[in-house]
Amino acid sequence: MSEPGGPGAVRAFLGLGSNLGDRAANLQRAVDLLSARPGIRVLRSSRVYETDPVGPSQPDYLNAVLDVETTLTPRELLEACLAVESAMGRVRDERWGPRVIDVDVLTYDATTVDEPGLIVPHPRMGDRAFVLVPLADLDPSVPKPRPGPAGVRPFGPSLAVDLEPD
Ligand code: GSY
Repeated sequence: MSEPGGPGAVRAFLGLGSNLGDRAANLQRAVDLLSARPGIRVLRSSRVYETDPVGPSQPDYLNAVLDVETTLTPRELLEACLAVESAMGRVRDERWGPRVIDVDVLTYDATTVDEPGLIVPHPRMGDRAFVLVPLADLDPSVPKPRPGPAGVRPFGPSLAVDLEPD
């Protein structure tokens, strides 16, 4: 497999969310596990935001967006995200229910994908302030939402990114 940074590497944005347990530690662990996977290099993190839950009544989320470089295909990148969720104990039972971690493929370069189980860009990202606000930290082409959009509050600085993981 070619290495991130080399030819064939593309940029992708991943969305992270957690609303169970130590939410900030969960987001950071997801960054560390993604960084440790072959074919993924986490370059930057947005700041962390606390967000009102979209969907059924449940605890507030922490959300962030990551800018990654990858040599994986979109499907392989999705599988890597699902593997990180599983490693962190996520059980996919209730579709809109609370979760230790959620890792979504938001974009994959300028590529569009529409396959069973994988739609890129993420079909709901344009409606979700909990995605757009952190994404605007990283992508200047995303209009900066007006200050303090409903339900999205600054929580903490960017997640730590180790550009030289072991
Ligand atoms: O779609 C990801 C999981 N999720 C979230 C989330 O990450 N943040 C907020 N604020 N609400 C959510 N509802 C669901 S489901």
